[in-house]
Amino acid sequence: MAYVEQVLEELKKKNPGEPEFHQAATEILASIAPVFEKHPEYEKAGLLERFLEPERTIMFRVPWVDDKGVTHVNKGYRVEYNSAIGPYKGGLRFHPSVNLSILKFLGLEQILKNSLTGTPIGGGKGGSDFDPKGKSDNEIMKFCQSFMTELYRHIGQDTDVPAGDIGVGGREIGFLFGQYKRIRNEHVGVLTGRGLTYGGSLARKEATGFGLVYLTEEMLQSRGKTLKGKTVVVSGAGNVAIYAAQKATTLGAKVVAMCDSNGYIYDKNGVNLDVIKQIKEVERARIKEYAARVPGSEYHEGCSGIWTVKCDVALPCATQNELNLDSAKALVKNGVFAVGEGANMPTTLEATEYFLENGVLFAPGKAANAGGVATSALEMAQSSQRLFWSFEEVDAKLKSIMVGIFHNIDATAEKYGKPGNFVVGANIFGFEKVAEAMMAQGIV
Ligand code: NDP
Ligand code: 2IT
Repeated sequence: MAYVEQVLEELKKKNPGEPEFHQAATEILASIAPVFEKHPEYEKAGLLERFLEPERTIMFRVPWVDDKGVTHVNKGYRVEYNSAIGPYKGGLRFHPSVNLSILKFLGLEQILKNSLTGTPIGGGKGGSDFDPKGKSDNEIMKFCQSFMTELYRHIGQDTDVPAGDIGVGGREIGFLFGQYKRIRNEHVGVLTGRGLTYGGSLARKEATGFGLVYLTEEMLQSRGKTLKGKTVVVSGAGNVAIYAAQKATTLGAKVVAMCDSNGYIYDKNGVNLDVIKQIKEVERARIKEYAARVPGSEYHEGCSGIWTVKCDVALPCATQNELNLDSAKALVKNGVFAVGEGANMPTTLEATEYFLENGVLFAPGKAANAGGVATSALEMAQSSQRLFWSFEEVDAKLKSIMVGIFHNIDATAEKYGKPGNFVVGANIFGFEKVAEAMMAQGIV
């Protein structure tokens, strides 16, 4: 059996019951075999086995007391996956579904994503099975303080720099940072996505969504198309979805549908983002509210129905495996010609295959949503310099990074005989740099 296939078999055996981790590894390994044909020395150095095994996995207890005085215990994690090209970097996710399989898939993707940004950051991911929904600000603070009371000893501005992900936004980063600073007595760039009054970067909040649209627009333009005048569906209604919808609208597209985990809204006139922001960012309420507030819009229960809405471009920005084969078939039947993944691994392997077979331009998450972490790296740079750049400066750097990523993955796909297959392009381009750095640093 070929080296890559053999390692994948072993990974599945050694990590049973971790379907998301297997899925991410399968997708990546299916692409990178040509790198090992070019570099037979990698096999002898056990490069792939080392790449797939996290350098360190930290698991801990997170006890906290709710407003009624009841004690709860959650699981806390940090997977410090790969530090070959820089300190571990990646978000924290607070969601009841969080487990090691999900964090390992996210961490593995993060290594390649961070490499694609061209900035010096390694890969990591962490979080908790804590559910922020329905909790008071005080309960969120208590939980974040308890989480950081263990996490602080494992992270540092040159060691491991977490940020947000699902369920972790500006509010949570603030509480986490406050506790880190209190324990360590250091005001440093140990977390990114910080508030603008205490070391955060302008445009970090918008970065993942804006970056997704910059890359998608570049992909379209490379094939003689543009977002202008197109109909777009954006799933999710969180940080990534809101700013993707905003930038797509600015570029002249019409976003007609968005969702949360309960259902989706359809607004044929184009989604009013001020209303979405009020509901989601200010009130932390359900998207259903939108239909009650905006005449002419509709609400439908269940989120997968969003993929039956006719559109030219689909931007899945909610969560993993939210877009399956049936949804891909519905989209293609309705004439979709491009998909840009704002979320991590939102498209199942079968659905991705279907898009590629049907000539849909497909930008994989590790490239398309890299703008968030790239801007986190820009935040780290500003923290180190103790300087702040203007919104325009950060946004221009973000755009240039996203445009650069697109051309790198496009050229790599072409070079390896898979023109237009940006999944292959992203996996190989991201992996080559990490592989070279790991080889240079010996067997560690
Ligand atoms: P948020 O918590 O801000 O928003 C998540 C959105 O997705 C919410 O609308 C949420 O709905 C929905 N969602 C979450 N879980 C599910 C589910 N199981 N089924 C249906 N809908 C769900 O998170 P982000 O916007 O930050 O993250 C979205 C995606 O983007 C994730 O895959 C994340 O890993 C990825 N990402 C995030 C980056 C960032 O900088 N924040 C950077 C790169 C990628 P509800 O409120 O009902 O739960
Ligand atoms: O998936 C991701 O890239 C993120 N959640 C952002 C990570 C970061 O460190 O900014």
